[in-house]
Amino acid sequence: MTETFTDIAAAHTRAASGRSIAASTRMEMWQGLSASVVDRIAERWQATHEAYRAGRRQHYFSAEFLMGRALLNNLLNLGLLDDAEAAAASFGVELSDILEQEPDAALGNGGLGRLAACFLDSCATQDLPVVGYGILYRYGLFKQLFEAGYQKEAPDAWMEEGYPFVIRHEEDQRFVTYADMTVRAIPYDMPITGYGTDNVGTLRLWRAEPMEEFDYDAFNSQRFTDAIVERERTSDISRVLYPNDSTFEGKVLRVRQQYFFVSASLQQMVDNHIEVHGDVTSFADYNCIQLNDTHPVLAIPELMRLLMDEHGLGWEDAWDIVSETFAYTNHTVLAEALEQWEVSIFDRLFPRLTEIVYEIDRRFRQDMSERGLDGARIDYMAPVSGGKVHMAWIACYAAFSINGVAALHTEIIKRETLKDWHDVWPERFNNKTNGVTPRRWLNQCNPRLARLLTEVTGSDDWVRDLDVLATVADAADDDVLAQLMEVKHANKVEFARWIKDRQGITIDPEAIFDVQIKRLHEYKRQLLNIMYVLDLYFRIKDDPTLDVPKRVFIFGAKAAPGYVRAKAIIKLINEVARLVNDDADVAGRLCVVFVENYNVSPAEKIIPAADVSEQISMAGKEASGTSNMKFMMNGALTLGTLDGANVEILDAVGEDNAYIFGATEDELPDLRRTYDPKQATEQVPGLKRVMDAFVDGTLSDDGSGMFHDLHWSLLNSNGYEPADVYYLLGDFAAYREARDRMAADYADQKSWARKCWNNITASGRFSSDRTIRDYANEVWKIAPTAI
Ligand code: CGF
Repeated sequence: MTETFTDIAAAHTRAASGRSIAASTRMEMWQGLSASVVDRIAERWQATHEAYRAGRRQHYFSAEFLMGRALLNNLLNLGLLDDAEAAAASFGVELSDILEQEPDAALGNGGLGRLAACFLDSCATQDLPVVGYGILYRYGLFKQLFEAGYQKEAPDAWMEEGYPFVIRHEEDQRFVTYADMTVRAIPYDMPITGYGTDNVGTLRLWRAEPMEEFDYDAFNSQRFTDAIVERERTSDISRVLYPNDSTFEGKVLRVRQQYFFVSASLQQMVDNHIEVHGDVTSFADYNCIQLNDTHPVLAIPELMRLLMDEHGLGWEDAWDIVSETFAYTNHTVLAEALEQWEVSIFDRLFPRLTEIVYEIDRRFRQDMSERGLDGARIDYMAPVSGGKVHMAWIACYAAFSINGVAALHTEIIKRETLKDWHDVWPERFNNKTNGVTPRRWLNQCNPRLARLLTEVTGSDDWVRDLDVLATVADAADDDVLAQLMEVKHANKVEFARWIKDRQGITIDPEAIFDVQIKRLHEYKRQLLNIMYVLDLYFRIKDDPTLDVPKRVFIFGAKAAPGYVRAKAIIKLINEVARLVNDDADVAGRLCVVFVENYNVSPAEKIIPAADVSEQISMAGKEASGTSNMKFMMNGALTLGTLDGANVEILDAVGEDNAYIFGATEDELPDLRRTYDPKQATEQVPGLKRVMDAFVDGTLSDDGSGMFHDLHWSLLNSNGYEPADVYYLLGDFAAYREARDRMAADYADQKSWARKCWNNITASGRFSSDRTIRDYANEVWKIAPTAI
């Protein structure tokens, strides 16, 4: 008799709990179901490894993979949802209760890490021979708690209770050597299933372990702490994810982490290559490495070292291989994100790499002077200058491909951020507009809409090919539009229930759900958003008869623990929430919700329920944005500036289906010349009242002065930055006009529904499948290889 999925799940659950099913916890059931999924795919996973072994392959190097939850995603990909439901029913519980046990694998900060996760999904779905490499952080991105409106951070021990989706491969360990220590790198592989395919991709995450568990001599002589010093020092390397998004932190531990995972991955890749192809000379014919930002750029000197010191190649031959292997993605124009390490840190950790980097620098300078560049320019572009190693410059020199992540962003890096390199090697530059996976961000998170789309298009082909939706762009009759609005309403009801359970807040599903969810950063302008809310609040207070539609303003954002001003903005939003939500005069009309501990799983609840997607960064600052794409796919309308991928969203949907406002990137320099934020405060009606509220006692920062600082920064220059760096007051009037107009338009539900439909059906080009096809064809040169 063949075993059913329920039999397998029951066996794994009992193995996890050591008890009967009836006595097992839901967490143990989650373990059991998850182990059953791995059991189900093991043979195909093995077959995929074998199918990819000898051909050309792509390797995605990233310090972050923001995977989120795995079980439901895998069940849907594998067509096992009904089986899992049956198993749960036989255990006497709801599958949804079991799914809620799963912790998010939050091994990333935000867009960059989530992009890497979407990419793996698209590679697996399209049978592409791609492996992701990163770090198995014991603690993912911190848990955010609100205490009296302030953000507090707590460690996220996400796999403490066991995590069946990573498999330890002791036999594949490598040693990573620093000047002061050698550590073991142990790979843990995570299966990446695709939708509608038998192929199973791999994410390989390395964990640092000591050469010896502990020092027996020290232990025997009762020096217990000494006995484990080395072990702790080693474990530090993969202990915790650095919680900064788009800022560089020059800590020794960080560069140790970076070297750790790139060295282990490269050693393994070179060994595999030699095993299959005999020697290392053809390495670049079979291997391509995408560097996800500058975090893995140490791979460039490290591959040089391996090829020369371990495999006997001369400099030229090694450099030829290196310069045909690496491709580099830039994710930001923010100068503070470009990593540059003190040479002294390199010296201390890996003197051999310092030598190699200096030789790269010497050859670079020679090459540039032969090309006729002047000394100052060469010095600026050089891999080593001013006592620092410039990671982005090394990447630009060595990589055969350099890309930005949205059309506007690529233009800006060509024109400004990386202009000097573009002048020398224009052919290396290309754009790869980001995308998001429709599996997680539509099919999985929004089953109601998924059903409607399957019904209207006649099949579920759209899950693998989102362009299919464009074929029904004109097919929405009144009935379909009515169904669409029912779907949205049901999602809003569900979200309202979720937030009530989670944070005790009651919201009205009839209101407009207006959402901004992303990392807290000044350039993203959450402050502008909350200033609008304050202004609207005062307008209603002044005139209670004012005809404004009901609104729920939803925020979700974590601030880097050391980013003081971002934390002040969190406190301010929470204070405005208190003011507005506690005021009987606006009750039922306005409500502010700050979703605590925003992460991938909350995003899956929020996005399907959103009516409005706030994408309001100062133009030129947001490289791409990816939540804008998720909202669009789920039928929320974009309210945004012409920044990042918003530009392409507008292009896809047309002006009638998005609300665009504010100064553009090319207008800003001119506007800035005459810009006076104090004057704007006086002249824009209502703005002064909002600004005053920061400092007149309307909102309390408990005497910390943090709201005064926000107020001050909007009106005064600090000497090196202008007042109101992100042009909030300059864009305020335009933002208010667009947002008011949008809210008024919501009243016409039929026309609103049509706009939503137009957004959904035009979202095909923002599928990460399209992005990955572009990388695969234009950069990686790899082909689908089905097992
Ligand atoms: O990468 C970002 C995000 N903050 O992680 N950058 N970094 N570094 C950009 O700011 C986003 O605009 C972009 O969408 C994302 C992925 O490319």
